[in-house]
Amino acid sequence: SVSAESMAPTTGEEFVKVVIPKSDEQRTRIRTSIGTNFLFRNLDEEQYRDVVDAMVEKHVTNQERVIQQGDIGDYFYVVETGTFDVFVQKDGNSPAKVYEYGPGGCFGELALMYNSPRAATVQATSNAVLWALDRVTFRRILMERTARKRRLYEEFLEEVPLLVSLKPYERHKIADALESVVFEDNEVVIQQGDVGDNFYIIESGEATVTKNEGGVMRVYPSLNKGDYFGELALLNDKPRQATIRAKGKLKCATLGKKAFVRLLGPVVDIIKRNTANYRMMNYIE
Ligand code: 1OR
Repeated sequence: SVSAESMAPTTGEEFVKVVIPKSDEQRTRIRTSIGTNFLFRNLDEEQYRDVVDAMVEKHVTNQERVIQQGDIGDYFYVVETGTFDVFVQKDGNSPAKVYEYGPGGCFGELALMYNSPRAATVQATSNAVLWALDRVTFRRILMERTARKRRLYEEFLEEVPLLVSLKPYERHKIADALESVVFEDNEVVIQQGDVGDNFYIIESGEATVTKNEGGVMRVYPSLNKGDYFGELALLNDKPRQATIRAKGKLKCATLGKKAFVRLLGPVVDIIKRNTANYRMMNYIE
């Protein structure tokens, strides 16, 4: 059963909160499922509660289609368990697989955000459990922040040389996951020898690169807007190979290790090729 509580927000627009009753056990499972998802980060308590209240548990069997390309959008989905393939069909061609999702993944936001037909078909490749969020709640709570972040980073990401080969949708997902951090003059961003957790792309400012090579401090060319660093430790699980410092005010967009692996998968070959250049410069062993 669905109970509804009428709300009159300050805009005067009337809407109804969707409340689907849930057990504590279900709430715990939702918390785990959305815990790693960027779209839900930084929700305040009330927004978080409203999202959890509105979610509907959906059990899907292997091969079932959850979303059909071309349909009207109704729900946004978060994967609790199971796996899904994404297919896109373009003018008369047979559907091509473009992506896959596992636990913690989410999909179905595009049609809700842009009032467009479903851009792809999403089909289960195992039995699965999903949490579905209705269009109105998605738009009221999650859309604005998602749209804001995509607006904030997209123009910048289009100009990052590393990412030019990505599809626009892949850059959307990176934008969702990025957070900006600012460093003051001379502040250390990465300390040689430390364990690495983050990857950085410079949004503005300059960063210096120094490396202690057996007691001798060597200075490497500085990094500037659009350059990236911090990838080595994430690629090879070794300690940080150099120290990176802000020269003047430095603003970076960062990605945690998990997101780096998941979202930059398509450009890992480029990153590895670039690290071969470091090797030529003796920047790494
Ligand atoms: P939707 O509401 O359009 C289908 O319903 C969902 O599939 C879509 O939202 C996305 O959440 C998800 N292009 C479009 N939609 C995609 C894609 C995609 N991958 C996942 N979805 N790709 C571009 C293909 C040319 C794949 C990018 C890697």
